[in-house]
Amino acid sequence: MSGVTRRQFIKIGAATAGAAAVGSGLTTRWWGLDDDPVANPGTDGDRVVPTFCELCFWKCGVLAHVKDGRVTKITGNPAHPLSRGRLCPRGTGGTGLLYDPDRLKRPMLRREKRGEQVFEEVSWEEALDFTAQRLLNLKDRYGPESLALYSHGYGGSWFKHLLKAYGSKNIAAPSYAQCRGPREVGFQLTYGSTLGSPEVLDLENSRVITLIGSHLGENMHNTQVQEFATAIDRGATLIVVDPRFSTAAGKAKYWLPIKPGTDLALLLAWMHVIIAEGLYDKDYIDQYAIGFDQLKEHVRDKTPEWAYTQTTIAPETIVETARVMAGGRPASLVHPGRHVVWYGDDTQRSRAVAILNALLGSYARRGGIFVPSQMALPAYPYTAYQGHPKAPPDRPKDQGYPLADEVLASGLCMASIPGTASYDIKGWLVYGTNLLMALPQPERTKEAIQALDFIAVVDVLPAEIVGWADVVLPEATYLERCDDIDNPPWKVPFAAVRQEVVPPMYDSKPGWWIAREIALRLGLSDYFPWKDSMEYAMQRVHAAGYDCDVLRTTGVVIGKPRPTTIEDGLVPKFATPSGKIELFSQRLKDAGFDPIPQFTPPEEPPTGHFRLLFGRAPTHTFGRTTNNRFLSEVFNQNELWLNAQMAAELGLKDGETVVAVNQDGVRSQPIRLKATQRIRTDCVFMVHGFGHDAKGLRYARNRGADDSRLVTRIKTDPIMGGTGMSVNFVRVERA
Ligand SMILES: Nc1nc2c(c(=O)[nH]1)N[C@H]1C(S)=C(S)[C@@H](COP(=O)(O)OP(=O)(O)OC[C@H]3O[C@@H](n4cnc5c(=O)[nH]c(N)nc54)[C@H](O)[C@@H]3O)O[C@H]1N2
Ligand SMILES: Nc1nc2c(c(=O)[nH]1)N[C@H]1C(S)=C(S)[C@@H](COP(=O)(O)OP(=O)(O)OC[C@H]3O[C@@H](n4cnc5c(=O)[nH]c(N)nc54)[C@H](O)[C@@H]3O)O[C@H]1N2
Ligand code: SF4
Ligand SMILES: [Mo]
Repeated sequence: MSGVTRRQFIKIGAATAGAAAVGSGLTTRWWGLDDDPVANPGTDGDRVVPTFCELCFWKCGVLAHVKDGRVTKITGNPAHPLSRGRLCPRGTGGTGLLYDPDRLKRPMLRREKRGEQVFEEVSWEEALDFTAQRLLNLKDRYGPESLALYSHGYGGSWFKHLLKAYGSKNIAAPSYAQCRGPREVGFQLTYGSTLGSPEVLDLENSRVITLIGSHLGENMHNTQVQEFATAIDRGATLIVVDPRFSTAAGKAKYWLPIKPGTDLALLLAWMHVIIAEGLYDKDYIDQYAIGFDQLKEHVRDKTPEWAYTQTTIAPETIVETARVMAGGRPASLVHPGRHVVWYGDDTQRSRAVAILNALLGSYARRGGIFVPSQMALPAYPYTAYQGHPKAPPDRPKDQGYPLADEVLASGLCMASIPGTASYDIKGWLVYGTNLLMALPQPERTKEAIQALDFIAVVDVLPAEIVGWADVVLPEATYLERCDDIDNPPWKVPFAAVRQEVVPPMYDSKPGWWIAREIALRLGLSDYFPWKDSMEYAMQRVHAAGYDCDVLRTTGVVIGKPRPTTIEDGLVPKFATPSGKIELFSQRLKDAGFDPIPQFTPPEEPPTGHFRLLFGRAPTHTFGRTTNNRFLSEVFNQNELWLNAQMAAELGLKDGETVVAVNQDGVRSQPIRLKATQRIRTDCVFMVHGFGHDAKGLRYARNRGADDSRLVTRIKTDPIMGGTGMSVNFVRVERA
């Protein structure tokens, strides 16, 4: 680490120390955002380049400060609607990725068996020729649909385009079936629209916020955390439902330590109280919703006393929180969560959250869920995709997931094991996703990889998945490249640019270049007519009538605001079959599912076992930052949270090293025990993203334990194929 970066790190450390204290609730700056919003983006460097972050998938606008050719610090762009001059601790630590000594430096070809991590560095010419030749072979032998792309992160757009040009629709990300897919389907069924990313939640204006298994505070999505903090500063009441005393629970008026897997019972009981006591928004329901009478009938017997037997939450608490929630309406938001794939009933649980929000009248309302607007940017003109690509082999109907609206990453993985799907996937292109940690059942993922004809990985670090590649294509980091314009639906329409802050280090290359070079070798040059990604991006902005120079100097252009709530004059429309909010879903009924969510009790842990839960740490994004020396100085290994009383019964002490052994006998890596009162007695918790075993991750390797290897059992959501992962049980032993 150079002197400059060391000094900068100390600054970053000051910001992240707040975040570390978050966990212990020792600071009022518990949300851990960096010090002050930057009003005047001055710099002690030579220049400041606006771009957007890629330390997670929220894409905050950042200002990268450069001195003597090195990025010295990263601050929030005050003009950018998602950062508003602030960053989360991870965003400020982006230089820890740029200057990570373990970065992939040159293209490599595999020289030993897959997974043995023995590679030889080769030229780009050789790596690209090899890749193109393999892709041509695949197409010849099995057809273009035999190639799958797994892609997560903003640079993936170039590869998605490549895949479609090649003739395959098999494009998936674990951020759907292993993350927010059930929520999107649940909201789509209810309101005719999804919540997207960034989620369209007007948290800052909420009077009552209910978090049911979304842990804002550890979950550090910048804008949400800022708005959440604002709402609390303004006196919003917070209700937190979590088996674990989370950061947010420490700020809450009500903490409901629910029995894991029983949230749907609580949600139905809240509806029961709100309807029985006439506390719902009657005018709103009359005007916008259908199915109220069926819902009323459905929840008639879902009393707080009934829910108590399932959830262990006292009936009085259920009644009181229902009243508080209704007292704040319509600015009363039941947060829909994001990582919702828990128990396999996740679409229905998300539907219940959607329905409860409807009773509170919070959709299309200030302080609730807003209806976003998006800046229209014309596509860059290129040749239309040819042919009629085959539907994905995991296509919902093949496996009975009629309501999935995206391809399932887990489905493509499964279809790579010969003979399991309507046709076999034979080649993988992996962009920015570490499938061995992101997909459940990593042993099955390895089996799938071993059966492939070809696998190429585009990454910035030698993550686990890289170790399984035939060819490794090292990408330049987000600070060294330009990508497509980001124009997500949000409170105001905007477009943000990602531009090269410093030139790519080593022999890494930007994704747009890699995708285009492959395309040229495949004879697909008509699809890639642009000179480079900046020309591509500016063409789109120019065609939309915005000033490219302003965009490049400020990082963002903002369009004309449009009403986003009924209070602003919006007339809500619902793209459901009935044109209304569907409390009762005929679509679900026709597909053979419960038209109104029903609760099924979860399985009990076997004796001596605890349910395994997992989540986030404020300073890390999954495993993608655990090798980042800057961020890891504050948090460099995960711990296994176990109730202190349980630990005492097992004769285990806080801080000692333990191993978690799951119901199938799979053992975790050694992990430090956190014996704490802050978790129920029937579950354990760990932060996801630790326990790397990739040789090249010299810092993160062998630190903490990996939850994904304990996820040997799953419960698949029958509606959309989401992977319920919180269905594993572990016992805890001294290491
Ligand atoms: N067991 C378990 N499984 C889970 C979860 C869990 O909590 N527990 N969480 C789930 C959730 S919510 C999600 S969203 C998914 C996320 O899972 P992934 O999509 O795998 O996300 P990351 O872990 O961020 O993986 C990012 C990969 O991208 C690489 N990378 C980082 N930046 C760049 C870049 O600029 N270019 C390229 N080419 N590569 C880059 C990193 O080195 C890393 O290998 O996992 C899901 N799976
Ligand atoms: N710092 C940081 N922030 C992130 C990420 C990151 O990696 N790092 N990842 C981002 C991504 S892609 C996602 S999807 C989100 C994920 O963040 P969230 O959507 O907030 O979801 P989880 O990480 O699953 O949160 C799990 C929380 O739910 C609790 N929980 C577990 N089981 C149950 C249950 O049965 N009922 C209830 N009520 N609670 C339960 C856990 O104790 C934990 O507090 O975070 C995003 N933000
Ligand atoms: S939330 Fe944090 S890590 Fe994610 S994009 Fe924003 S600053 Fe970067
Ligand atoms: Mo996620």
